[in-house]
Amino acid sequence: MDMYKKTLAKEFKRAKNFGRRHIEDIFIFRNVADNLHQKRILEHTKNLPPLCDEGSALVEKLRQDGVVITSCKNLTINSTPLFLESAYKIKEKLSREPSENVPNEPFLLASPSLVSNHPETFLWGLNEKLLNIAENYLGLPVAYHGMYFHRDLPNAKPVKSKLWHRDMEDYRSLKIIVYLNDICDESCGPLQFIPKNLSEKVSKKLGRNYGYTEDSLMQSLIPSHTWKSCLGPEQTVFLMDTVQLFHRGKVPLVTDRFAIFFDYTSRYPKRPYYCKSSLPKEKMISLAQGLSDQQIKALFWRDVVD
Ligand SMILES: O=C(O)CCC(=O)C(=O)O
Ligand SMILES: [Fe+2]
Repeated sequence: MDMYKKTLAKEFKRAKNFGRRHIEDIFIFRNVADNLHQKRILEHTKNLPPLCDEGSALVEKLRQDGVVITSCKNLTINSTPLFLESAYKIKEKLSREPSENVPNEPFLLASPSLVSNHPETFLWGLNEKLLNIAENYLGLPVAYHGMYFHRDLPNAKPVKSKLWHRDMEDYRSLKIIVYLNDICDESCGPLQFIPKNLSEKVSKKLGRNYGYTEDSLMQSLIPSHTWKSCLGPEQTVFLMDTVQLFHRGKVPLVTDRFAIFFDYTSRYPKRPYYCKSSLPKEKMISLAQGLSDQQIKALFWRDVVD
């Protein structure tokens, strides 16, 4: 019965969001929202936090291509050693969980309790260097939606984010993806994307930006040799605008893929009802002690009035 209620509630929410999205997409509403967004960006230009040379280079490349590769080492963030130590502990625990716990799902996620027991992981996404990069890329004050720790299962059925899609939450987004195992070829289940100019073309051909697209349909729109894989050894980091680029996680063929996703949008997202936090509010409050004003605002962005 509980299961039935849950499914019903989920379907109801899906239908409600579908309706909201269509109302918003009515030309006049969209036009007003787009103009307001441009105005906010313009007004915020003078308030953008300064970046170091490395940060500027990352933001420039992101603006150009929507994706950039770096590594935990190259990012030179003080809290990285603590973050990695905790991340490998989560990896260890998650790798021991029976995958039968999630039948028909392509991945397991670290639970909010597991993450909160290792707060250095969630909090790494809130360090000032990353927030400043996100804010400069988005052009607006940044909202942090938290961290999703994936264990992607080999040979799983390709559903949800294993299918081609563009994220929907905002005009732009930033995801920071950290690999915790070597992803050397396609069999390891890399994050894949379609280059920025081609993603636009695909959206036009499809006639939509939303929803999931099967491989066969994508192949017919854009040949698979143009699809790109994010490859690299463990601790490789990708920054990607998952709103601008079609992307998907390729299902790994042999071994599990361990990857951490840190999610950011602006504090005025285009579709706030699609934004959710990876941790419940009470857990965020318990982790928030000692955070700076900038970090608190990014974390509790829904409560900020500016
Ligand atoms: O599993 C993946 O690599 C893709 C995840 C994804 O689509 C996302 O985080 O937006
Ligand atoms: Fe996505």
